[in-house]
Amino acid sequence: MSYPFSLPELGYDYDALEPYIDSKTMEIHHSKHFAGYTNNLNAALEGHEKLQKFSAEQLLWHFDSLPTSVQTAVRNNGGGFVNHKLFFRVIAPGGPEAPEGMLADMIDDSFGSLDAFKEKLSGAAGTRFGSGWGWLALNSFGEFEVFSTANQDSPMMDGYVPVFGVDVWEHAYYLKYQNRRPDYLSAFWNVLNWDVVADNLARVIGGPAPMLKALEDFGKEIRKWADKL
Ligand code: MN3
Repeated sequence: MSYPFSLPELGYDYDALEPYIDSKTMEIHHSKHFAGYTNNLNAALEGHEKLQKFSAEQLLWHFDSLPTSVQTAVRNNGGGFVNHKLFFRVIAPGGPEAPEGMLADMIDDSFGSLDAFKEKLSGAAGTRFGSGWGWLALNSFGEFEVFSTANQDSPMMDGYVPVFGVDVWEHAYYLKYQNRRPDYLSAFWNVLNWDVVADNLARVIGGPAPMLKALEDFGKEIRKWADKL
């Protein structure tokens, strides 16, 4: 998907995640906040024809090579677009109660147990000061790492591939949970669709070589013309 970016459809009803995430929060989060990042990303890329052929993910991967005039907008709105695209896919009805197969094995190997993993991610997301995200991501060695980022900063800006993220901006939970972020984080595990998470992991693990090659080429190309600006 490239410019102009359009708001991805939710794929399920706003009330599908009740009672864990309420319908009103889902509606505002998707149709106002996510739509806002999408529109603002398009506005930021208006007139930048050379940037328009790339995906939002590619722009974030090569954030440091972007013209400085668009960096803040891509960081906030490109990050917002990509983060929410992932978020609204992984929170979805269905899926098993716990991860299975390779995903389960990697979580056990990396964190000791599923409970230890959940505690670590909830801790990272829960202690992020202000607005941000908690992440399960793959580093460049293909290992799992858990961490948080501020605002809409994407793990891709630092070379990580996010497997899933939990949004801890107040707009994600305040209507139902007010200041009780830990309660929202507990509820989050009930709406995380482990099948979608496993699918994300399989896509990354299944295609690192072509993906990394494409990214490398992109980096060379974007640096070539970015230097001339
Ligand atoms: Mn959000």
